[in-house]
Amino acid sequence: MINKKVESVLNAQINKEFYSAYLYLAMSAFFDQSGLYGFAHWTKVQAREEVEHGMIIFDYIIDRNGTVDLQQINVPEKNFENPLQVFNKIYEHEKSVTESIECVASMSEEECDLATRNFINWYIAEQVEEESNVMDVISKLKMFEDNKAALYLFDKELMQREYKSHSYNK
Ligand code: OFO
Repeated sequence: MINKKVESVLNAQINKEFYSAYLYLAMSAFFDQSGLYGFAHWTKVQAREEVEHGMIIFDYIIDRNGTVDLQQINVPEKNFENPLQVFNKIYEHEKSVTESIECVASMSEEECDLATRNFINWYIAEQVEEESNVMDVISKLKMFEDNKAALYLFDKELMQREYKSHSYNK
């Protein structure tokens, strides 16, 4: 049986992961309407990964004989202007998700729930990778500035991103 405080932060984390998916989908729609199909693809793949992040926690709570408590998902922001502005927003968002994951880790340590402490390690590593990937895109976008040809080529590069599944046990 899972510790109730840990269960509660894990349920909150499910909501944050699904909100992340919503946010990336809103961004994907913006890029699609802007004719940046590679950016649209990249953010859509990320949305799928976020759904999976939520599902892995969902499965984990059930495996620990806990109670899944799904809450309302907030409406995502829609005020997008250009790729750099969007990726700066992504970076800020992912930093907040990293903090949230770290809080799950701290709570599981405080409550001596070592199974969850071990489980959440994968998310800690994933956040390092996500922040790094986003920073990489931001650095390139800053380098291009207003060079439309470079943006066009980078958009094609982002189209190559492949969805990788990390399913927990289902
Ligand atoms: Fe789930 O990693 Fe981004 O938010």
